[in-house]
Amino acid sequence: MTLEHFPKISQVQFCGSDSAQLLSFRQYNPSEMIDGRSMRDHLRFAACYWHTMRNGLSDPFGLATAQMPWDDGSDSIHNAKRRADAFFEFLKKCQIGFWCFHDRDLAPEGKSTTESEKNLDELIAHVSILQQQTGVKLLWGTANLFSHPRYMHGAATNPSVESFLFAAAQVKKALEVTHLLGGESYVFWGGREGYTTLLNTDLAQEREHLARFLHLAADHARVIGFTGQLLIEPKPHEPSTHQYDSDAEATLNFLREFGLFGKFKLNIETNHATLAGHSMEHELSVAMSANSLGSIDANMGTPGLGWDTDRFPTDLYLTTHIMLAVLGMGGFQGGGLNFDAKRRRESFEPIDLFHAHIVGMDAFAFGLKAAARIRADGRIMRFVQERYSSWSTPLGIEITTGEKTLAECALMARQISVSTPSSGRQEMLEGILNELILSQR
Ligand code: XUL
Ligand code: CO
Repeated sequence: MTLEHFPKISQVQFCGSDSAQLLSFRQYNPSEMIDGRSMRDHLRFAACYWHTMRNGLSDPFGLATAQMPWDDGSDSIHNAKRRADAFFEFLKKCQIGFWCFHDRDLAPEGKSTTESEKNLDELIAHVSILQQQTGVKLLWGTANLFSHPRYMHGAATNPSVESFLFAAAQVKKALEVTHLLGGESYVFWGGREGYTTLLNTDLAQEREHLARFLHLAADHARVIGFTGQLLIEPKPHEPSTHQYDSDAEATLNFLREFGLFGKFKLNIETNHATLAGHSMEHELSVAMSANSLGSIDANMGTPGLGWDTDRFPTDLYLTTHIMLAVLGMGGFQGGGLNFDAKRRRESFEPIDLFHAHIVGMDAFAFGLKAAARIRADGRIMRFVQERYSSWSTPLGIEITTGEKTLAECALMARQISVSTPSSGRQEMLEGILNELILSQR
């Protein structure tokens, strides 16, 4: 890594909230300790290769606009390596400790599986050196099973067994290189594992094939000694009309139905949650209730625009809720906050990559501090505990442990003369939340 691709930019530093320096962190102070752990270790920021390096910012109506002076637009290995150099320089300068990639955005697709694997090997050797030089680690790897025309009808769920084979080869290799790079997790996003129309689809068969594929992948991960967490990333649709792992509940049901529960956890993405008609808090709570929250794709959608717009996360309520969930589960174990986010098409200069990641990192640093304040204050958690306190009485425990029959419950109901509901106090709780988000104590 010799040539500088961002020559006018030096490493972004924490300068505090009063600083006039725009390329600085106002909230994110990597070594600051919060609840016994540094902000760096709580947040575990990752940047993704596909948006940061490979997204030219085109949209369905217009051409790419992003300026990428390090990229000659060719499919050569040389160009792929220079692009990786630029990425790791960016990560270092932005103080981002992790990265994520798809096999095909790192190395060009070859004319055959063998050639594609050879290309990938060359790039893996290159990024392995870049990882050593910069200290940046791999959060997770994945395989792109959706861009190539051979996957137009799906990968593991393709009506043709041939596509299943291609996908198997790709995932086998992607798991192996993720392991080689010391990846902490491996992600499956089922972009085209769903249907466009039910008129041509055998949904039952497709779900079974997907489950078989995931079993094979989990078995192979074990065989090669990969001990990282396998993750599934739910999304309801886009590009499919319906994706089989459409949200956290559907995915957990799928895992349980096919004997995969416990082998996979979930990678929850904000914009996917909102596309599914849920809040991010909902998806995180569902995943956590099954001890299955593995990692987070940190972005947000555009209200009123029904696309996966993958904006950088700037909403401080959103980041506070996410960090409340992360602190609530005792922190990430092999997961992190991956910015699966892209700049707007109009923010096309290289410096915009820095502005975009900085605002996301500061928003999460703010959310972390706010979440820690909310937990230290304790009023909201105590209210919730108190609300369910009747379930900790001997009677409540007898019911939950199955020692009371429905008839016995009915008999006891006859002895209750007045029911005594208590207020849910939603507005009071929202007031406390606002107070604690705003206070800098
Ligand atoms: C697509 C998406 C993917 C996954 C990785 O919406 O989020 O980029 O994160 O395949
Ligand atoms: Co994602």
